[in-house]
Amino acid sequence: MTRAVCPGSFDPVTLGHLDVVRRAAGLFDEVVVAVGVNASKRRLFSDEERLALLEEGTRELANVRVAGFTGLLTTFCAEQGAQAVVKGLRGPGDYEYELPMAQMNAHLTGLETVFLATDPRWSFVSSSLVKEVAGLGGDVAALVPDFVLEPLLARVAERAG
Ligand code: COD
Repeated sequence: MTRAVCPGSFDPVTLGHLDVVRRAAGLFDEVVVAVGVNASKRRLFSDEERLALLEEGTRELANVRVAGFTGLLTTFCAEQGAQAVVKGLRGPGDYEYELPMAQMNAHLTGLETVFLATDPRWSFVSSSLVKEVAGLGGDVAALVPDFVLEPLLARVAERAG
């Protein structure tokens, strides 16, 4: 049985994230989407909201489940019995950010990291840019799942008001 973890903040989940999760689900027997929860960190969506949106986005993937995690990713992966972490790579910036984390995780417990090259449709998509553009009135409808769009627009409007 192969099991992988797809970790992230997912604030909010985008079509780029879901593409990586779907492709990981095709490579591993089981995938756990690990939503970083941290009560002290200011996010647009709460821990519960981000978990619920991920549940919705992965509903049709039978071998995927969603869980919150705190603390070290290596500890969470050991608890889950996962052999690998799957991350998306959008470009050199992601590579520079992700490589030392992958090497640190390998150093800590031998945890492997599998990098999936982003689908070019989503290579410019990040949660931060989506939030910024939505907050300034730009159209992000093609970049997030339908069930994210409405709460996203409502939340950025609340924050602006
Ligand atoms: N296309 C493809 N992949 C994408 C896209 C896209 N459009 N957008 C995002 N991704 C990928 C990212 O590259 C990343 O791999 C993943 O999706 C999650 O992205 P985010 O932005 O939601 O999440 P991050 O980067 O904020 O999450 C960071 C973690 C929570 C995973 C990280 O901080 C962590 O592991 N924390 C635990 C503490 C720990 O163990 N620290 C020591 C690390 S060595």
